[in-house]
Amino acid sequence: MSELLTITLPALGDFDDIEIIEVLIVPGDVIEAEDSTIILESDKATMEIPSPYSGKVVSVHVKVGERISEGTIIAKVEAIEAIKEEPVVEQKEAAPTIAETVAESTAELKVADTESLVEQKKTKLPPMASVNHEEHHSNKFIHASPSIRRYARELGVNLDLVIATGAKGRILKEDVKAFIKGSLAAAPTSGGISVSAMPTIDFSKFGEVEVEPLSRIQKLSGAHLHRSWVSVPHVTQFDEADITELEAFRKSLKSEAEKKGVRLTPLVFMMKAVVAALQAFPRFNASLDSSGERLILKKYFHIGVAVDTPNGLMVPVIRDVDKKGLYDLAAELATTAQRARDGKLLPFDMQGGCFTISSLGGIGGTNFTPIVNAPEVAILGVAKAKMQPVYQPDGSFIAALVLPLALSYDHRVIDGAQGARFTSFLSQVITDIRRVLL
Ligand code: CAO
Repeated sequence: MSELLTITLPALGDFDDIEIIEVLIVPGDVIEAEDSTIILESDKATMEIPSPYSGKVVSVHVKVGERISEGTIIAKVEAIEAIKEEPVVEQKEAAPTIAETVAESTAELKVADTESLVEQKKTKLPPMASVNHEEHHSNKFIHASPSIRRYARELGVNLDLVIATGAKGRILKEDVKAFIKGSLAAAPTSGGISVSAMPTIDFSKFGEVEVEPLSRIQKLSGAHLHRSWVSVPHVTQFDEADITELEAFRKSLKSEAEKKGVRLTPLVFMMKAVVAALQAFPRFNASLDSSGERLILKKYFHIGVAVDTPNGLMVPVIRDVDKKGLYDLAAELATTAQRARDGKLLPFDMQGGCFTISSLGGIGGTNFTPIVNAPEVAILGVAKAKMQPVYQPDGSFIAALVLPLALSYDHRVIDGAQGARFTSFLSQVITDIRRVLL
């Protein structure tokens, strides 16, 4: 049988009769030398009392609230390996506040860039696992130094959920920070979704790899998209529009447009049609306020347009689309998209959008489900138009150019019936673009 060792409170200098504020071990735990056993708090400092031994905890002899002094028995441990040196009792300054750590964790996101980024910085820490180790002690053995345990405890991080990257599976301070960053990125604006971080995998074990860092834009838009994805209950309504006449009209304007030095693509017609639909269905031109209890209805019509740039997705906003003609819109769209590709957009260029259009029609695909650009409540995805046989009431078929549409919306604000009415209306306007004038 292994030797039974007693962990007692060592001499703590001037400190005596100190209150236990936390007991970190329970019988059955396997601990390593230097792992914390209890936390004491005097009026000057808090102290973690490490175990001088590695082994299995057989019994715990103290409890929270008790006041103890040098020599008090804390626990008995079935020895695995004894350590010769005296344990070092860590005394700590006040731990960093959650606000400080959040600020540190989001430091790289601090370059003011878009409105959404400003909101990202305000995102609260999601509710994390309680720090009560008596409730949450799992069977998994955690390798972490007392200072890391304390750091995690102060931030409400359950070390069971943290992925260790240190030697022999030790959890490092960076691992705790990575966990917080992951939780921040996944944090919903309200509610309780808490997503644990992805495991760290060495893919080079399976074959040759190359590591490419994400661009700053990709990191920023990725965090924004992730937040929209987890915090907005999405529904996507599909529809289609016969754009045969619209396309004939567009082509008839081609030489006139060229003379004006602009290129008229279907997208500018979509922008005008979307404004007509927003005017007919004002609830789609709205945002929920931060309490989630009031809808802010907008009386202006600023349309965001997703632009594919070498650095990643950007969504500049074209303002007052209702007040501009097709040629002006085409010219503004072209210059704005070019500025986006050249990385010359200013933060204001990406703020104030009411509704976003994501057009992949120039590229291909039959349809796709766009992610709502929160705090907007809806987004239109436009895929590539295709010639199709369309059935007529007299039984014949005609060849028509059919445009696939996909409207994703926030189901907290928009009901399914409204979504279907919106796309039906939009389809009618696009099919007969003269309706924009009505
Ligand atoms: N169906 C068929 N053809 C289409 C089309 C559609 N729905 N939409 C555009 N086209 C055609 C255009 O007419 C143009 O052909 P012509 O020169 O012969 O007229 C060609 O496709 C290329 O158009 P374009 O893409 O250069 O211009 P656009 O106004 O349609 O789009 C912009 C501008 C900035 C939106 C686009 O360049 C872009 O970046 N799209 C990607 C958006 C994106 O990444 N969305 C995904 C977001 S989620 O990750």
